[in-house]
Amino acid sequence: MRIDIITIFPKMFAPVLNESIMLRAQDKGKVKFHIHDLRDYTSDKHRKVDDRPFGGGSGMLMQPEPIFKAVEHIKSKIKGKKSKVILLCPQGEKLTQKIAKNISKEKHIILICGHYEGVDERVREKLVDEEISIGDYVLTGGELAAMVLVDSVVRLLPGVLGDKNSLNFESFEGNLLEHPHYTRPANFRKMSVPEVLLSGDHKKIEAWRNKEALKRTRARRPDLLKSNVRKEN
Ligand code: 9D3
Repeated sequence: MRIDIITIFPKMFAPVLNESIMLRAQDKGKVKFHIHDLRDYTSDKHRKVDDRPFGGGSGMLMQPEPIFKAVEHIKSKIKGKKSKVILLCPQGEKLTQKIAKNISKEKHIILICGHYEGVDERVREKLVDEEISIGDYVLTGGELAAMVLVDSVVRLLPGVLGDKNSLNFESFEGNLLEHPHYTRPANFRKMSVPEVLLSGDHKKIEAWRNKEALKRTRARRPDLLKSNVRKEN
């Protein structure tokens, strides 16, 4: 998968994308990132990417020209492949595992990181295929949201994760929160591990885990148990 990211803060990305699983995914050739500084696609000497809204009002908007130029430049480099253009913005559809899974099937995505009060509407109309938000809270821009989306998508690409914490496992677990986990030592500062987990009785252990998962889900995320709003993944 090829991922192009258009941003006014290109330096934000390397520290996140060049660690851990994202680094391994690149080293294995499963994903290639191309980070583009939006200001490189401006034509004026001030490298201006924003301007005031027609009709008045506070705040600035991202102008269409640099964004169109950046997307057109990227598309000209990858003739043949279909590209999905995604705008990260507060008005987008809220990111879910199902959306991450669908995006992971694409060959090429272009992410536009929103900023200021938003983007000129013509970017949405002509350039953007999907708008995504990562949740109902206010960020200062689309960059962190783009990184969250990338992380959720890249780990789903075939061969990125080992078999150990494999993905099949997730798909039939996804409707409950996880049960409590314990590791060594069995006694830590006078806190002991539930006896059943040390019993070696795998039937009993599974029953305990199911019961605890249900208990925790009921307490913290009762919405996940309502069958009419089953979270698809
Ligand atoms: C005052 C109106 N705000 C809209 C809710 C303006 C506004 C706030 C924050 C406009 C842009 C932003 C910057 N945020 C993003 O670009 C963004 C975002 C977010 O703030 N929350 C969750 N997901 C995302 S994806 C992009």
